Amino acid sequence: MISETKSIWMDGKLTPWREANVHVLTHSLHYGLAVFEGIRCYAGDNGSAVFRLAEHVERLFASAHVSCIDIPFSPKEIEQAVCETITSNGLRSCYIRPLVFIGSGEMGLYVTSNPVRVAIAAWPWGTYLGEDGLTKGIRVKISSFARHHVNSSLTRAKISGYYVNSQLAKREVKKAGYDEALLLDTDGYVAEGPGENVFIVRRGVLKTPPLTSVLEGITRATIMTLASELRIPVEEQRLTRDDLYIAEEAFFTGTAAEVTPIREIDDRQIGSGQPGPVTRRLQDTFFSIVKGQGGHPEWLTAV
Ligand code: PPE
Repeated sequence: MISETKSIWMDGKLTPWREANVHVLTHSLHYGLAVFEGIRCYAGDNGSAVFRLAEHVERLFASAHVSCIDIPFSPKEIEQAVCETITSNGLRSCYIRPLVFIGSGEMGLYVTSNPVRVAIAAWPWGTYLGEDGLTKGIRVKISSFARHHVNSSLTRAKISGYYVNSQLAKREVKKAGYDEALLLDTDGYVAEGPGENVFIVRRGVLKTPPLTSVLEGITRATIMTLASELRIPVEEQRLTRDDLYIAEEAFFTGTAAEVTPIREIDDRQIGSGQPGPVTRRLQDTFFSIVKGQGGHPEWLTAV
């Protein structure tokens, strides 16, 4: 259970947590068309700051745009609302979940007059794949479910309905005793985790699948920038499942997952079976930046 906070920003105003409810005929609840974001705010030495807020809000609007949803607020208003939600709840570090959904009114797939609604919640959320996962690495299994084909989804969008696919993959591997799933694309190449992008290190080169069938992760972009700055060569390329098996290192990235080392895939040990030096270096750099102890102040919005 997540811990309850005081209020949730809903359609322009802060609403008490328990009153932030919707009608059961809410369109998005039935058909899955809603767009959302996951953002983190970190407590640092100089107070709290939201990591890459503008980029997350930009992606929220891009998701809405490609889905033909008009958000009745401006990006600046949403950025301010995110900050207001954090401060009004007295949170220092938290996860923030903006959700744009289609309200009730008409039913059926094609609706034109239902209101577009926006909610922003924030709550304290610790490590996504366990504290141990972050330090020791996790055990991953490739799911039998393929990630959506590019022509049956909009890959730049973070649409709620897509997460049925993610949940099927995740439930399958959790039931089999693994920590997290990995999905291949419909051509059989490595795509991503249910809620994470994936990276490997092979012969010192950092590799990640191209954006053809994965979400354009903001942590992914962050890690690629940091790797370049650390003079670690980076390549976007299609990877086969056995590219993963013979990798020296592997890790997941995501707002929730942060930088989580992978120590095993499909029962094959990855490298030494411990988080490798490149993963550790990138992980350390990432955590010092989000806590305001590294560079890139432009990625932090103080609250
Ligand atoms: N791929 C998918 C499918 C995905 O959902 C996420 C984020 C990423 C990659 C990484 O993107 P980014 O956060 O911009 O680096 N997944 C969000 C939801 C997780 C959840 O369980 O809910 C997240 O990490 O917030």
